[in-house]
Amino acid sequence: ENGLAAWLRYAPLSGAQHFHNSLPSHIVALNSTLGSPVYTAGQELQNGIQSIYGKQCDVHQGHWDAASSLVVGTIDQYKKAYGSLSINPDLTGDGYWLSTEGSTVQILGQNERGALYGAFQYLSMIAQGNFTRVAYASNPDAPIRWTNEWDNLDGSIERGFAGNSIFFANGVVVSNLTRVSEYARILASIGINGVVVNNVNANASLLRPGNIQGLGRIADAMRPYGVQIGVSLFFSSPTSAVQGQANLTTFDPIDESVVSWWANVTDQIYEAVPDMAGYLVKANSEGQPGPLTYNRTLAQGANLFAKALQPHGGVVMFRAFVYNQLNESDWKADRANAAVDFFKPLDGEFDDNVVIQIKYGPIDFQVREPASPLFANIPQSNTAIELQVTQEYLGQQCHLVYLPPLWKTILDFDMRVDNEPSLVRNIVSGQRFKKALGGYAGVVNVGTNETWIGSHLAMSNLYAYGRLAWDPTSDPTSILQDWIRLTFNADPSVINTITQMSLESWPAYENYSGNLGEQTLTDILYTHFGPNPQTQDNTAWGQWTRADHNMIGMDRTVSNGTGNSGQYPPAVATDYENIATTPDNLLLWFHHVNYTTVLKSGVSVIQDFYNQHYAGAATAQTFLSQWQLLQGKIDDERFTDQLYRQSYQAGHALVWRDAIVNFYHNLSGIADKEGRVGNHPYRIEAEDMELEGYVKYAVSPFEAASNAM
Ligand code: BDP
Repeated sequence: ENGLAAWLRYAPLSGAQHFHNSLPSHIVALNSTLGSPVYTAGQELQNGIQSIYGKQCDVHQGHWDAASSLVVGTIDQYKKAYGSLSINPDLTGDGYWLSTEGSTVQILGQNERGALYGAFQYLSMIAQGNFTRVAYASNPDAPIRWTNEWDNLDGSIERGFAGNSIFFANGVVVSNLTRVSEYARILASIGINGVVVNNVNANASLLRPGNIQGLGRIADAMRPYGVQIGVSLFFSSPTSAVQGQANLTTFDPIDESVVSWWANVTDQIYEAVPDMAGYLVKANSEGQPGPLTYNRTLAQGANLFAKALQPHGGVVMFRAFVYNQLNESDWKADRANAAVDFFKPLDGEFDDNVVIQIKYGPIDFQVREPASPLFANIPQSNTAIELQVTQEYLGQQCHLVYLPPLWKTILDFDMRVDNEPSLVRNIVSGQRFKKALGGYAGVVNVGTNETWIGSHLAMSNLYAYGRLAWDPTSDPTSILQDWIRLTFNADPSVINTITQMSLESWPAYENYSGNLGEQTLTDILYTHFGPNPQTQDNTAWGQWTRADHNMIGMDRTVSNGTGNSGQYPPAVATDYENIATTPDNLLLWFHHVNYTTVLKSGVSVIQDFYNQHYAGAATAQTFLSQWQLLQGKIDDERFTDQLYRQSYQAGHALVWRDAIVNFYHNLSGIADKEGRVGNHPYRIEAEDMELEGYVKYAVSPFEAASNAM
C-alpha cells in the first residue's frame, strides 16, 4: 500500500461471495478497438470485479445477450448493436446513463468518455459494497475539467511537492510513460478530461520538433482514458530561437509573420496530437512576455492563439493572473484590483474559443480570499475557475488541509450581478451568462513520488477536485467519505477519524497562519512556506497587510481605500464597503483597523489573533493523536508515512503560532489577556541546549525562532 493505486485499489471486500449473484457474469464492451475508452472501460470493469469480488467475468466485444450482462458503450453503439434502446436519457457531452435495475447493468455514455466515467462510477459503488438499484443520468456541470501541471522540461516542478516530473526530464519527454497512463486512469475516474502538461511559466523549447513528437507520445498514453492534453506557451517563442522552428525578430501578436508562425506551430502540434485540447497562456504576468510589450491588448494576445487553434477545435485558456509585480512605479497600487482593471474593458473582444482562467481569489491561492470580482465583470466572456490542489501556500502537503470547504466558499458565493442570483459555480459553468464554454482548472503538480502529490491524505483534495468539477453542488463531507472508503476501508472509526481531522484542518490552518482575512502570513518572497509576516509588506509582490504599531489590514474600500470593494456588483460591494457588514473572516482583507477594534464576536482584533492562533495550533496537536488511533485499522505503511506528517504538522503549527503572535505582540505592544504570548514555562529554548557539532545563531525572521536563536 504505497499510495500508487490512489482510490482505485479495488481492495477485496469481505463477504464478497454474498454479492456474486448481484454482479454481472459477462461484460459487453461495445468497442473492440484497443485504446478506445470503451475498450478501456471493459478491461477496467473486468479487473475491478475480479479484484474486489473474486468473480471472473468474460469481456465480449459487440453484440452479446444482454441478460445478466453488463453493457458498456455509447448510446449510439448500443443502438447499433441491439437495434434500439428503450430509454432516452437526457445526456450532454461526457455524460452517462447508469442503470443497475433488472438483469442487465447498463452503462451508456453520450460519448466514449462518458461510458468510461459511468464504468468508474459503477466500480466506485461496488467497491464500497453499494448494491442499491439505481437508474439515472449524470452530466458534468461544465465542459472544461482540466488539471494544470507546472512541470518544467528539466524535470523539476514549480510548486510541486512530490518529486520530479512524470512527463519530462533533461529537456525532453521521458521515454517510459507508464506513470502518465496511470495518472490518466486516476483522472478519468473522477471525470477530468484535460491535462496541461507543462508549467505556465513556459519554455519555448517545448516547441522543438522532437518535443512535439514527445507530446504526441504523452497524448497517446492518456487517450485510452479519454484525457486530452493541452500545453502552456511562452508568448515570445517566435523570437526565442527554437531549434527546428523559424526565428523571427518580433512576437507582436498582430504581425503577419507572428500569426503564421503560430499557425504553423499549431499545425505541427495537431499532426502529432490530433485531439489536442488547447493552449494555456500566462502573458504579461510576473515577468512573462505578452502583447502589452507591443502596446497590443491582452485580447489581441489571446485571439492570436484562438485563431491558430480554431480550425482544429482547440481552446485558449488565457490566464487573468496579470498584475504589475516588480514594477516599481506602480507597486503602490492594489494587486487585488489588477484582474478587473485589465480584463473588464476587454469583455466582448475575446474570440469564442477563448476562456479566461481566473484564480479563485483576487490575489493568489491564499488561505482565505473573497471570490475574485472578475467572475462578475466579464459576462460576455467564457470563464473558468483556477483552484490549487497542490498546497503551495497551504502547507505544501506537510500540513493536512482538506480544501473543498474553502473551494465551496467561492463556488457557492453569490455575486448578485444585476441583482440576480449569480453563484460563481453557475458563472464558470456558462449557465449564468449563457456561454458555451467554461469550467475548472486545478493546479495539481503530481510527481514521481508514489503518493502522487506528496502525502497520502492530500490525495483527498485531488479526488474532491474532480468530483466538484463534475458536480459543484456535491457535499465535501460525502465526497471525502467516498474517498476514505475507497482509499483505506469502511471501518467506521477510520471514516470518522479521517473525516473529523479533514474537516477541522482548513479552519485550523487558517487560525494558526493568518485569520481575519489577513492571508497566509507566510514567506512571500520565495518559499511560500512557514511563517514570515514581515515579508508581506514593503515588497513589490503586493500581498500587503499594512500592519504598523497601531493598525492592521488593507483598506480596500471605495471611500478611503483602493476601491477594490467597488469592483463587486453593488449588492456585494455595499457589504464589503462597511465594517459592520463585512464578515469577520474578511475584515482585514477589506479594512484597515485598530488592533483594539472590537469584532462581531465581542473580542478585539489583536486578542482574536492571539486566541485563534492558540486554538488552531491546539487543533493541529489533536490530528496527531487522532491519527494514532488508526494504528492497526489501516495498513502500516500508510499509517507510518502519515504519522510522520502529522507529527511534523503538530510541531510546525506551534512554530506558526508563536511566530505570528510574537510578531504582532512585538509590533502592537498589546499584551495577550490570557498571558500566553512569550510565556513558555515548559519549553527548553535552543540557546539553553548544547549539542556537539552545532552552533547558535540568530534566526531570521526573529519571530520564527523559539527565542531569537
Ligand atoms: C504563484 C506561484 C508561482 C506561479 C504563479 C502563477 O508562486 O510559482 O508561477 O503563482 O500562478 O502562486 O503563475
